[in-house]
Amino acid sequence: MPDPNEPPDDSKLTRAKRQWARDGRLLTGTTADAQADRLPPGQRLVRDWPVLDLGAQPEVAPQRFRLDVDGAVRRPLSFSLAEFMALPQRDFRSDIHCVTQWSRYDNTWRGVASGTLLDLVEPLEGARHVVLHGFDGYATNVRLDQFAAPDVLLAHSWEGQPLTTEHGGPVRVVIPRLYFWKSAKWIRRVELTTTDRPGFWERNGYHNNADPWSEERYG
Ligand SMILES: Nc1nc2c(c(=O)[nH]1)N[C@H]1C(S)=C(S)[C@@H](COP(=O)(O)O)O[C@H]1N2
Ligand SMILES: [Mo]
Repeated sequence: MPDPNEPPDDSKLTRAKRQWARDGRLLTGTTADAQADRLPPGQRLVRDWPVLDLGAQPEVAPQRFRLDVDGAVRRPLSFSLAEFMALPQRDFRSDIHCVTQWSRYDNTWRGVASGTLLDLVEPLEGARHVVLHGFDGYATNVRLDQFAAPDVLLAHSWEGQPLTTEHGGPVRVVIPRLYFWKSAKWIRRVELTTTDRPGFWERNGYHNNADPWSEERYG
């Protein structure tokens, strides 16, 4: 028995739908396109994980590690590595997009969400920006709302293993929606500020905002 709710097979609508399916019209916006849209303009995919930094990789022994979260906050805090590891932990998978045109998909991180730290320090009304400081003297700036995004992590592990020194261990920042220079390695201090203070690369020719989807590479 044909389903009375379905148009008969030879109806005009059915024939039209078959033709659309053959033309691929119904595929618009489906998985294939989503995959293509995953690589930002001007990027190429790599399988390895390149190392990029200013050249001096600080060896941060666990007992030397310290993370300060301070500046325009009500309750500035300072964490030892043990205190940091005792905070609620999150797992995230995200893509890396580096301004030097490599992207790497599906990196699995474990660490503390930026939101967890922000809830603890209580940003002041006027807090709008964040400067991320590394143990190597590196600094980079992001807007507070970008830092507070739900996929931003202070990560201590990658693919289930502690972050290596070259990739920023013991703890690095991961901000998946911006070029990777905003993801400070060997994080030492998260400083909330009321005004924007450009970091190292931002003062040396890189874009202040770093959105890979609009190719904000150079300022
Ligand atoms: N502390 C610190 N963080 C840093 C850098 C740095 O020199 N020092 N380089 C940035 C740049 S330019 C990039 S592309 C990424 C590289 O991270 P990776 O070496 O883990 O790939 O780290 C970013 N974070
Ligand atoms: Mo970079």
